[in-house]
Amino acid sequence: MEPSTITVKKGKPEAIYDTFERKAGKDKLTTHYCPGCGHGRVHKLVAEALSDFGLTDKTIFISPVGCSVFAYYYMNTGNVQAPHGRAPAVGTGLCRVRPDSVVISYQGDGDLAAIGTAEIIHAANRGENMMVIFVNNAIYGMTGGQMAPTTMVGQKTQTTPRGRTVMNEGHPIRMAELISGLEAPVYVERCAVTDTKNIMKTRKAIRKAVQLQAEKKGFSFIEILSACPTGWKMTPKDSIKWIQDNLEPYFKLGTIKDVSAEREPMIKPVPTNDAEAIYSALGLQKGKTKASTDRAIGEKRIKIAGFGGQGALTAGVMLANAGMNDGLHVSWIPSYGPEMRGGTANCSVVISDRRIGSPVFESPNVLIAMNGPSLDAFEADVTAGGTIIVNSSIVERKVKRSDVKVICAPLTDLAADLGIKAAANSVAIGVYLGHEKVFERERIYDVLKTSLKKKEALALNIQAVDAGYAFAQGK
Ligand SMILES: Cc1ncc(C[n+]2csc(CCOP(=O)(O)OP(=O)(O)O)c2C)c(N)n1
Ligand code: SF4
Repeated sequence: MEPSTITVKKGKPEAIYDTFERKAGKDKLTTHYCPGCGHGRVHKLVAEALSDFGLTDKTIFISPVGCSVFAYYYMNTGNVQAPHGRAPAVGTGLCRVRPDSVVISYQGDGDLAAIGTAEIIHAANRGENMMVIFVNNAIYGMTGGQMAPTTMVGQKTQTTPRGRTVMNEGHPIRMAELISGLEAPVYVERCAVTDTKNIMKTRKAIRKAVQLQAEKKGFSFIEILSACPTGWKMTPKDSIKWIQDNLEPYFKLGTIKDVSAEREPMIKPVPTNDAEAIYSALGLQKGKTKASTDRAIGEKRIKIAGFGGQGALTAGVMLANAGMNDGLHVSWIPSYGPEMRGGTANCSVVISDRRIGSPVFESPNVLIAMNGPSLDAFEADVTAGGTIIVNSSIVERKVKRSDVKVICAPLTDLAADLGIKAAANSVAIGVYLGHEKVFERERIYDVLKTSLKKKEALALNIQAVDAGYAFAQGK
């Protein structure tokens, strides 16, 4: 890892893919960036450093929301896409659970200095073991040139058509100075990808940050002044001059903070998902990890999914509440997804005789698929030996898996027979309890009694549970 031992290879760095598979049928050798855009140059410098230091395979590159949203088509590293502004939060998770990795949060000024201000400040303040490449082009490039926190006073943008004013929009934020004011960051530098001299300085800064990452010295921040000819409505050549004349006098180039020589390598403890370990670390209720019931049911991870209105989420709440009333440990977590009404909704329920480490799981041992899209979405996730309950009233296809138990139950039809089609979720619970008796049916009746005030609805839902139960018992 000593720079003197590095052999610099000629040609394309290995950390950049040979071809860019972004769009089928399109030229696979060019990026999506506009001519004269600084992003491509910065990608190349990062890739070069990773390749030269032999760190490509150890690197996780976080693409932001912004023009660099497609960086994962170019960087031949591990790649993660973060929601707008959240790259430092995603990076925090990554560098904590993968302390051996080089974590790079790559962000624009809208992403980092506007919507993501809280994330970057706190990640820097915690001294997370990551490096941040902050591409400051003084504008929101991707969305058509709106004002960013780094837009210059007087600069015309889509949202400041008469130019930014201090009175209305405040001063441009010097992020590198802001970050360097915090105690934890180890190295903060501002550079520019303008002329050859500055590109070489940027190269050096990036290499230093990569090296500090490999040495686990903590949080580094490289701000790079970069052209956005399209957003600025200038030629690439004029854009470079505009950076030199306007950005550089305000955003001074150079090292803003460097305490890397004084800092010792630092690896934060890897977090654990294990409930026992969490409880013991917190000193909470030591030894009291068992549920208050003596029944050994193990851990049931139940995914219930259906379209909006089918009551998948309510079924999960009912199961969790009933399990809790029965003295078991439970958790319930919903997932609405971005779908409109009528789209799919699902929830994850854990019912366990031990404390639950996490309410989120990847592999359910029970899937209740109330419609076709839910079966499509989750069938592959079910653990081998698990159970899939399919609403055969509306799911047309068969379950493809042969290593799980399949119960095809006409949930909607059984509910409709009772004159209450909306109670298909209660039927589903009945089928599940008929198949796997994690607790008595009466626990569900109790929950229904507290949630349904109308006598008729209560009676019908209890009948629906019973219908499902009888169906499963008859199987
Ligand atoms: C939550 C959310 N809010 C807003 C947007 C719209 N949006 C997409 S990119 C962007 C700004 C990008 O600007 P910047 O971070 O400076 O990157 P650049 O495109 O200039 O590289 C915005 C506001 C979004 N995608 N998501
Ligand atoms: S809009 Fe600006 S930042 Fe985005 S690709 Fe084009 S030049 Fe680059």
